[in-house]
Amino acid sequence: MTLPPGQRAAEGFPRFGTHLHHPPPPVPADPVIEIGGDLTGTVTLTPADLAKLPRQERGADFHCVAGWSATGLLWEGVTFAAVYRTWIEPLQTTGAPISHLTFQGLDGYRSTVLLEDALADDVLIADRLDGQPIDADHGAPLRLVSPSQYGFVSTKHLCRIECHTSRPPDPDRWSPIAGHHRARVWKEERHRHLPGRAVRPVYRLLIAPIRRLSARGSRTGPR
Ligand SMILES: Nc1nc2c(c(=O)[nH]1)N[C@H]1C(S)=C(S)[C@@H](COP(=O)(O)O)O[C@H]1N2
Ligand SMILES: [Mo]
Repeated sequence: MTLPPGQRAAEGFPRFGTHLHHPPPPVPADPVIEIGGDLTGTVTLTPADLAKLPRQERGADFHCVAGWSATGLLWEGVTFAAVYRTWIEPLQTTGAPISHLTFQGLDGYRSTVLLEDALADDVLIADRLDGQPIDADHGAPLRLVSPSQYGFVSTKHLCRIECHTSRPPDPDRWSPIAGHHRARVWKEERHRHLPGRAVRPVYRLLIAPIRRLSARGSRTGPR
């Protein structure tokens, strides 16, 4: 097994994120995804709407920017690209095209992604993980999954998608660990301004609570 540069395999799939001091948000009785922003209208998607799209499975590893990877996960859901083509593209204005999307979770978490990256074939709005409905720890009821990008892109508890015709202001502009705008794991795009390799030791401090990182990932290169 080869992991991307600077990653180490975690045992299992830990719950992680900026929200760890809170329990996961309760799952709404009738979950929806609201879509809005620089469009000619808004849409509210229900699970029944998503069920009209072809169901997809994607096997993938999951890579947190802090350096742990969960390996061999199986996600099920619909591609974000299918959602985009079915419900968002028809609402494009005649002005500037959509360039960025902000995904928001029920806990208030947000991630902003280039449209081009969100349309990749491995990007799902997932409702199942390893043959079970996604549990609260991993983003119930629905989560974005973009396995080729660091985990911070993969917003859990997805409830809103905001469409933009230019990059919206970064809420984490002044954060010392501001995430890279593209966050492609094989290019080690960890930090917005610093080389990925340089920030490895700093990010690793964040994963001290995650024990039992195996050394398997170190095979891909020196640490
Ligand atoms: N809603 C929400 N989504 C989130 C986060 C979060 O705090 N809230 N953390 C992100 C980060 S940094 C990572 S690594 C992954 C962790 O996913 P997991 O808890 O399923 O391992 O979720 C991402 N998506
Ligand atoms: Mo992360």
